[in-house]
Amino acid sequence: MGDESIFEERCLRAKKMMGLRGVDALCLTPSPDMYYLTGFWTNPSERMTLCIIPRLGEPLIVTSRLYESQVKATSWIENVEVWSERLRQHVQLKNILRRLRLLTGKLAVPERIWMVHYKALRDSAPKATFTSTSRILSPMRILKSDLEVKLMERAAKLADDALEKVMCEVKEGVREFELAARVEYFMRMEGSEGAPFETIVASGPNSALPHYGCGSRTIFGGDPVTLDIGATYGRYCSDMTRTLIVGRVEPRLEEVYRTVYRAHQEALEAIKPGVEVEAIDLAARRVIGDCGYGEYFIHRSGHGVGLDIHEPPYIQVGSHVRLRAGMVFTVEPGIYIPGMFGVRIEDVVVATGDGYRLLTKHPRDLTCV
Ligand SMILES: [Mn+2]
Repeated sequence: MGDESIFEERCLRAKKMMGLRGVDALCLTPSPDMYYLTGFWTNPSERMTLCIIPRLGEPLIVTSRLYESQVKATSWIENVEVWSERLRQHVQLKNILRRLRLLTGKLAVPERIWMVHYKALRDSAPKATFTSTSRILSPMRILKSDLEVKLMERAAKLADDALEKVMCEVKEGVREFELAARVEYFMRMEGSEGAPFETIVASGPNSALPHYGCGSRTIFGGDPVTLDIGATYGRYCSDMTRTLIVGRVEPRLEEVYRTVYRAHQEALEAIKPGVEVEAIDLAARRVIGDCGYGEYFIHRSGHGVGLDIHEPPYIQVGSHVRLRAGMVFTVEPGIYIPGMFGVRIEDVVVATGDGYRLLTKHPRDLTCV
């Protein structure tokens, strides 16, 4: 994102929230949470990188020599330490926590922290209490700034354009993994930082498995082919699904497609400021249920997207989060008939002051290729 002040400003807001929640420090290992507050991105590894953001006092990043320059170049945090070669890591960690007066504090760690890192923290501060960062950072991360929405729009366009390019390659005789490779190639060539999840190319009966992945099946005439693809740009994810039909469409498949299409449309129309997000799920579920396919709609209608591919708000029954402008999430109803076929249509939308705006824009009509 370039401008370091964005991360620093978020940190100040997080500190206010920590005060309200009685949290003494955030202890972040590599994760979207760490990036969100520091600007430094890396994947978790056995070499511990730890960012401590005390409610009072200066933040600190401890890492291995390997990352030192990168941390200094990308993060606004000036206090960067390198694990000593002489001291055992847990001794050093304990010293740091003692110095920051956090040995008996309430420490918040990311929900998806590696067990070895969590254990290292717990063992160094046996009297500290631990909680999740989510109560502090979720309310912040759930509302995207204009800049974040712009990045997500770029990520969405990478997926849109890749799907457009790959359509002419979806045909009889091609294998699923070949299409997955092509889609990923197209996205990377235009600047995607990588796929945020395993690209799905599910043909024929495989399309009845919502999270199938892709395999070596060869595509036949009449097959539905579900492509669920995503790019990342500026660390933000996109997520889009289309089910294409190869050749002629069977009547039952066509009926299911039209049902999913209508469910998707109804769900979109339910997106209004102030509604509970479960209303979106219920709108999609009503259409599919009324057509007799309720038992084949086996997942929620969507999920928030941002630095994580799945994050709040979760678009499901029982979710009483109220929609606000700046929330970004997927709308993705589907029908899956085991052993036969499945259809899913998925777009990413941003909630606005009077409804929604689509970030993914690829046409949704029944498409025979
Ligand atoms: Mn999705």
